[in-house]
Amino acid sequence: MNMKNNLILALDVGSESESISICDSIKDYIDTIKIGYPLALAEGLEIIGKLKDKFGFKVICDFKVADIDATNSKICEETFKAGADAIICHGFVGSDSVQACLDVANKYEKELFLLTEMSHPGAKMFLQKNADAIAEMGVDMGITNYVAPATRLDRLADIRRIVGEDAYIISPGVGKQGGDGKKTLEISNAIIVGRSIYESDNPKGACEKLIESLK
Ligand code: NUP
Repeated sequence: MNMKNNLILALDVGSESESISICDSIKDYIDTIKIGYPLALAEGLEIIGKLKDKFGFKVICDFKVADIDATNSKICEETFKAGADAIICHGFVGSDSVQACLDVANKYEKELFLLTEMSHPGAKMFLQKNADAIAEMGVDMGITNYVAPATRLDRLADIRRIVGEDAYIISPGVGKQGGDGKKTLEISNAIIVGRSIYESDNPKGACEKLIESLK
């Protein structure tokens, strides 16, 4: 999965109209958006198809799937049926749960991203201790797409070493969470940016500035 400008917009807004207005202003710079619970809960899964049809975007659903295998399968089925190009799942639930997501992604010929360590401070409490093992599990399972933090470049580098140069890593945490986009892209394949674009008075200008800072 390749993304224009190695940039993914995290579209965590609360309404269809807001999402369309943001997408309209950034569509020349971004071709991949990440939709999470905020927008999906507000507008339903139909929002995936609407944004794909209107803008031709690729859509990654950030549902951090983290249930037992049977339930994970159902969540992934609904998400891919609604048109998602990729889904993000948690790894801490273990390989049976992750395999269920992988099986459905493969059935639809779509992508699965495995979340290793999260970007926020709280990730240090529990998740960080197991993040290397989660990444190792992903490699053993043949997973090629990962989510790893832009906020801790040392940890991002550790995860890159584990998953290998050929794996595709996308990284949230640039901007509002303090991560540096350019430095992150020395390790990651793409960055995920939300608030510093969609909360800006001028999302298009924010996008241009960000892309300029990545050069
Ligand atoms: O570890 C993670 N950190 C993170 O921020 C995993 C994520 N999926 N995210 C998501 O990335 C978060 O839910 C939000 O959608 C986006 C970052 O947005 P922002 O901090 O740039 O606004």
